[in-house]
Order: sequence, then structure tokens, then C-alpha cells
Amino acid sequence: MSKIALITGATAGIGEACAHVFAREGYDLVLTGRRADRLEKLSEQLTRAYHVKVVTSVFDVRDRQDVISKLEELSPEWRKVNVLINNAGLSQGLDPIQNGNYDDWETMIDTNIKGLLYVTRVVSNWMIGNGSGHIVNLGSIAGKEVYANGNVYCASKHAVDALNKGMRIDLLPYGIKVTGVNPGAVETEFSQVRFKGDKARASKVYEGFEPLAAMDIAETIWFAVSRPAHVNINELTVMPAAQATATNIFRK
Ligand code: NDP
Ligand code: 8X3
Repeated sequence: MSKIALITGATAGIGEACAHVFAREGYDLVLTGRRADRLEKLSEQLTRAYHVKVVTSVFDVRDRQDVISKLEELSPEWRKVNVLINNAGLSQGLDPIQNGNYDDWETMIDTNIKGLLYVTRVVSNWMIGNGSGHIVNLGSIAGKEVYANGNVYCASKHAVDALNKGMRIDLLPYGIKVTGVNPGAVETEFSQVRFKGDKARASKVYEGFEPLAAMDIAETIWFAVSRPAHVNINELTVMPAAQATATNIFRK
């Protein structure tokens, strides 16, 4: 029987790249996100290219009841999830704390922390029932450092870093591995979302150096997940070669 990976935020960027890599490796997939059309298209593409089974589940990770009910709608064979990739996440705005936008704060906290918790609460219980599992949490260099105006996004990713450690302790008796993957700058829709559709401002973030591609992170996640059973990679911080810290980027 094929293994199963459940990926949140599979409609774009790192989540979508993970879907390609795990399908290539023969995993059946549960793909989730809010944009149903993208999930359907990706599902068709992966089914055709890799002959794997794919189910899609459309929900907003911020909606606790919907997360629980959509996941519980999955049939028993799809609950045998081997790998959960907690990837759905975003940044909104880049403002000093005193001018922060309340809605942006709530969106980041509700998505990056609470959404990750809602999904994990359901799927970790399936993994406990299955006797094993591997959870990969997408943190960030912003969960390791704090930069000017990054305040709440950085706090949300520091929370992911703490949850990563806490999950690893709590799930230890159940044979569930927990890995945190903390990327530096990855060129995806991330900056367009952060700057609310301002493409010119978003593209400036990646100007003058080669950022990571979503596939670099997906391959890193695959490396962590494909280690032998007795090995767990607790965390990996992965940066573009041109980036030393969150803000120290060598631009040509
Ligand atoms: P993208 O914006 O390209 O993709 C984000 C994904 O998250 C989309 O699939 C989106 O799907 C999903 N998502 C966002 N909000 C919600 C929500 N409320 N409910 C369900 N799904 C949601 O960004 P990345 O691929 O770059 O980001 C993936 C993860 O990696 C995030 O956690 C991000 O913080 C982290 N990261 C990114 C870095 C970067 O530089 N790009 C660096 C470090 C970490 P949809 O809109 O369809 O719901
Ligand atoms: C995304 C990377 O540096 O914009 O998490 O916070 S950064």
C-alpha cells in the first residue's frame, strides 16, 4: 500500500512543490488549501504524471470547525496519513508595531499558529492510532531571528518553532517524528501576499540575488522525511547562498 502525505497550502509555492516531490516518490496525497480550482488542476496533473491517488479538501485553516469537519470527512483509508506537512501560512504587511494593522495581526496569528494547531490536533490523533507518523512544520528564518517591522510575523514563526519542540516531546511515545524546516527567502507568492498584490514591491525582495525556489524546500523536506526510521532531523534552516541572516542579503 502506498504511503500518504497530507499537505496544507498545496495551491502554491512550497506546498505545491511538496505535492510534486511526494507524488514523484509514490505517495498518495491529501491536498488542502482554499483555492479549489488550483487543487483540482494539481490533482489531475499529479494523477496523470505519477499514477498516484489524490484527494482534495478545501478549507480555510483559520476556521476550526471547518478544519475538523473537512478532515473528518475523509474516509478511513485516507486517515492513514504517514506525513503531515503543515505548510499553509502567510505574512501580511511590514509595519512598525505602533502602526500595526489589527486585521493583519489576526490573520497571521490565526493562520500560522492556530490553523497549524487545528490541523495537527486532528491528524496527530490519526497518527497515534496508526502507530507512527512524521509531522513537518514550516517555520522560517523569521522564527529564529526578529527583523525590523517583522514583529508579528516573526512572533508567529517563533511560535511554530516552540510548537515544533513541544510536539516532538508530546508525540515521542507514539513513534511520531517532528521536523521543523526554516527557510530564508523563497520566491513564491509569499511577498505578493505580504504586500497585498503589489507585485512591484514584492519582486524587489528578490532583486539582485538568487533566492531559493519552492522546489529547494520541497527537496529538503523530502530529505528529512526519507531518512531511516531510527533517524529524526529536528530542524533545518535553509538559506539562499547569498543570504546570511534575515536581513543580510548580498545583492549584486
Ligand atoms: P505562498 O503564498 O506561495 O503559498 C502559501 C500557501 O498557504 C498557499 O497554498 C495558500 O493557499 C495557503 N494558505 C494561506 N492562508 C491559508 C488559509 N487561511 N487556509 C488555508 N491555506 C492557506 O507562500 P510559500 O509557499 O512561500 O509559503 C509556505 C510556507 O512557508 C508559509 O508557512 C510561509 O510562512 C513559509 N515560509 C515562506 C518563506 C518565503 O520566503 N516564501 C520563507 C520562510 C517560510 P490558498 O491561498 O489557496 O488557501
Ligand atoms: C519568510 C522569510 O525573511 O520574509 O518567512 O520573514 S522572511
